Amino acid sequence: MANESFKAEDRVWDDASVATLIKAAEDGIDTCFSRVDSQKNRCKFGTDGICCRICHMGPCRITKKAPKGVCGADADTIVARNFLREVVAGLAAHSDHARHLVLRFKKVAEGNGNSFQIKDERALRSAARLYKIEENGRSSEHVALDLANLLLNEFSLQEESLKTLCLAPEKQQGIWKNLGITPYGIDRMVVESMHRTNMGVDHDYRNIMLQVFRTALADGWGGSRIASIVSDILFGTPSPVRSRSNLGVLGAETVNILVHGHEPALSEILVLAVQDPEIIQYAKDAGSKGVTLAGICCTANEILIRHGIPVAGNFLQQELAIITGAVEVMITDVQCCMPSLPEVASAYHTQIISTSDLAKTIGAAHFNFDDDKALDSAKDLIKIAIDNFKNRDPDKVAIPSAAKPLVAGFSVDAIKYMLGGKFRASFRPLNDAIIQGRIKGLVGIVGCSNPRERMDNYTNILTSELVKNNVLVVKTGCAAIASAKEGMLTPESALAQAGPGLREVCEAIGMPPVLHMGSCVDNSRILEAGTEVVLEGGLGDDISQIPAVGVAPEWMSEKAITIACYFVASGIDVILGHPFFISGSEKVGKYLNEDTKDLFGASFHVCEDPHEAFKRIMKILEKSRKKLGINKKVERKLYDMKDRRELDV
Ligand code: BF8
Ligand code: SF4
Repeated sequence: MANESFKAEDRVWDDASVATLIKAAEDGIDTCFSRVDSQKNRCKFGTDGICCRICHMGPCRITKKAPKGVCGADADTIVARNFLREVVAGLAAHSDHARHLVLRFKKVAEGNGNSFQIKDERALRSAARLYKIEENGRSSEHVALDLANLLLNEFSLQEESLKTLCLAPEKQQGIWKNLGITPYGIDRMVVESMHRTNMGVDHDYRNIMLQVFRTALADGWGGSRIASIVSDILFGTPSPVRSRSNLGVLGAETVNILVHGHEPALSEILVLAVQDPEIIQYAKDAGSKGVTLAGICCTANEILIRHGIPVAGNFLQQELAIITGAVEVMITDVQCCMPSLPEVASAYHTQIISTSDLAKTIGAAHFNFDDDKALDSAKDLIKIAIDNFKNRDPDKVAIPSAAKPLVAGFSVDAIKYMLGGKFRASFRPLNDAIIQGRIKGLVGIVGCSNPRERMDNYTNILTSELVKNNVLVVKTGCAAIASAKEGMLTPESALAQAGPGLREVCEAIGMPPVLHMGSCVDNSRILEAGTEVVLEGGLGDDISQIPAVGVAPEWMSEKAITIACYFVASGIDVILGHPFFISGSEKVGKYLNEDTKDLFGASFHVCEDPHEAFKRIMKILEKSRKKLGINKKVERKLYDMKDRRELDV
């Protein structure tokens, strides 16, 4: 329960969340913001990463007096092993998500997709070409089946490198090969990393750390990339779409359904089902004005970027959404769904319904989604929400008014079209703008929100500083939702804040200076964009030479650790808003913050203050620009993006 000194505005950035957090205290509801206070004293062995419970001779904790565990493992071994296990968990989460998509894709290719089908033939054909699958004169089903089998094989390859790695710049692939960290099949990487961190196996922290990056690469250039590719084929490649964000998207007079989690398949069907006339009538008969479908976290991002379905909030707003008292049903799938949800919901009329057999929570109802009758099943689920509308207690309802407009859906294809037009889609204008210095560089801001920090604070301050200073920002996950709520995803308001060079380029193209690229698996799209920049030419021959930085400002998930590691292994420096649990080993710290620079051309930097992070980023970008010889003063030239002509003024 909130204590006396609890101030909502110190915990969250936006007014809608402040108001709802105050309501939580009034309603006597515990949230992550109050629970974090009771978890205030963090175990130093935990944060240092020097508690080992890998075998039952332990747990062992490293201290000055006891510098070794029972088996003789020192701090370096223990820290590195614990860290690798976190990275494995991140890989597993993203890749199991990908596996479910590929299995569904295979069913579709075999003609057993039921309500699912190949929605984007172009995406299928271009993926087939990337993987060198013969497609000329072949039906899309045949091509799809070959592709599905190839992608399924990516999980089980034993002694062959992941095929998806070939989507990286050649030089990058060479770096990984020379270091011996080219990953084999995804499942093998998970098993091998768990084996190597078992008691009495891999003890040399340097060897373990190399496996850290190998494991992470199997995510960024494996599982996550596969998830994005297959989602685009099955559900459509995102292109810019308008929508709204924050708790104010909930309807006062409509039945509110929130989807929450990460896997988009069920939500895609829900998007169809809520538009069904039978459902609309059913909702009206129940005394409502219709159904509002909105989302939380990355399931929200998935249906936002493809259908413009509004986003009710990011990770830390999942409980707040229920506390508005206006949510009939929250449908959860996998990842980032707090186990507290049923307890919070029990104070209101909200029903929490889990839909994945992988993810059940005590107190939540479970719905067995019938794949064979997906649309009917989705309608049944929506009817549960509509039936629950009558139980909404008007005295408990307070929906904040904030619902900021936004534009999202910047897949790499969409960016290419925006830059070059339909007939010569290309990254050339972007590369040129970077070379000329109108755009100083690219920064990917990704990851979560974390109740140990004020929600969205770091993300919003940093984003605004970067945009003001002519840096093009790309976003995914909860960081993207933070910008949406701040109005930074609308071309109009964001452009007003942009520096002159960036504004000039964005105005010429009609693009906002902050691009929402999707969910967390879509961080692979940032790698894809980096590859496009390299292939376009003029900014080096591997990703590490591009003036680009990744930032995980408010991260909390193991998935974020894996993402950060594959960014660094792909040559992108990463700024962390707070450190990993590794401070118990100086050597592991040095490995991550310094040695990686020699290995990959990029390393980690911890900056707990967003202004500090901004300065560090600009320094990194300047350094890259200098190396490329493009750090000269910008000549005042107007750049006509449509004609790709430079006009001297
Ligand atoms: O996968 S950013 S809190 S929702 S882990 Fe989770 Fe973090 Fe949000 Fe999407 Ni990503
Ligand atoms: Fe202790 Fe070694 Fe067992 Fe870890 S593996 S718990 S350090 S004995």
